[in-house]
Amino acid sequence: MEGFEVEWKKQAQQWWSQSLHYVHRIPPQQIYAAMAVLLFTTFLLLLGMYVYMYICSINLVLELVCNFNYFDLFIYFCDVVRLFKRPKANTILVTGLSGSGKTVLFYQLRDGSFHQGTVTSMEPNEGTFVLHSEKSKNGKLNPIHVIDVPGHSRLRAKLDDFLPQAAGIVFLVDAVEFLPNCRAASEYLYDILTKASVVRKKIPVLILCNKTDKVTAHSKEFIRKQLEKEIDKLRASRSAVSTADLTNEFTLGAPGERFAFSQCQNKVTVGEASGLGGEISQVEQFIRDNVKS
Ligand SMILES: Nc1nc2c(ncn2[C@@H]2O[C@H](COP(=O)(O)OP(=O)(O)O)[C@@H](O)[C@H]2O)c(=O)[nH]1
Ligand SMILES: [Mg+2]
Repeated sequence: MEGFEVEWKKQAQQWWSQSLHYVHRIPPQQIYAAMAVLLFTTFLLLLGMYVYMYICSINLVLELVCNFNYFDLFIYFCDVVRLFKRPKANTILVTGLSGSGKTVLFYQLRDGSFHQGTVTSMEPNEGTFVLHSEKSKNGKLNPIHVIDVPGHSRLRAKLDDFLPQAAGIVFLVDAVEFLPNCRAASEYLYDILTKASVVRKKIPVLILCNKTDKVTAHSKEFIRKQLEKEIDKLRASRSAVSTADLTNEFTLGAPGERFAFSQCQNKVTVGEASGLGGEISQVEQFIRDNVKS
């Protein structure tokens, strides 16, 4: 065994001296070149391994994202953007029965004058403008988006399209021809006040008693009381007809108590105006109070 070991050592020394001898015969430039080639190939090998691992990790991430569903990702992204860039609500809806004076009021707000011959408007009148009364003011003026929503019963569904963007609703009542229209106005107002979007978003409502330039106009207190009385009756009759009334999404007021606008979750106020006479300060104040500047 020992003899075999000695033999091996001898052989190894021989190989070592032979290789040294061989190396000494090689010109040093060739050795440097060989070392450079060796280093370069090692570098290439390491680089290849790194790129491979990088591609693998990208694949893994992509797979995760694919399973996550691109559509969901897009929706989340949009939600985040919307959260940070929520448009300011500057829309005021002007509505009420036909003939209550919506279109005249619209032009008064915009131009400071009324336009005749617009009585038969069937399409919503819409505009974004700085209130005429504020045009002469200095400083930054915020335009208001005003929509005059026709009061015809078959066009009332349009109101639903505009409610999501509404900062406030102006509900016009003809203070002169109030009594013959009291029931119809109350029904329309009841529908507005029980809408889920109005209640949940607490959209403020201004009941504007219009045409106060006429001596025969009823007072706003009288109109408020009559509307409350009529809505009280409607509440009783409608809840008796059906408990699953689809058109009225919320019930109004406190059960067992007479209805009053003060019971509404959203702010309901009563004001006066004369669109034709240009006396519209209360509605302008309502707009200013509810459209963020
Ligand atoms: N006396 C008086 N008449 C008004 C007033 N506002 C509107 N009117 C008249 O009421 C009618 C209906 O007005 P309009 O604005 O077309 O009502 P809309 O159907 O609600 O758009 C028109 O003849 C107007 O001249 C007002 O403040 N005073
Ligand atoms: Mg009109």
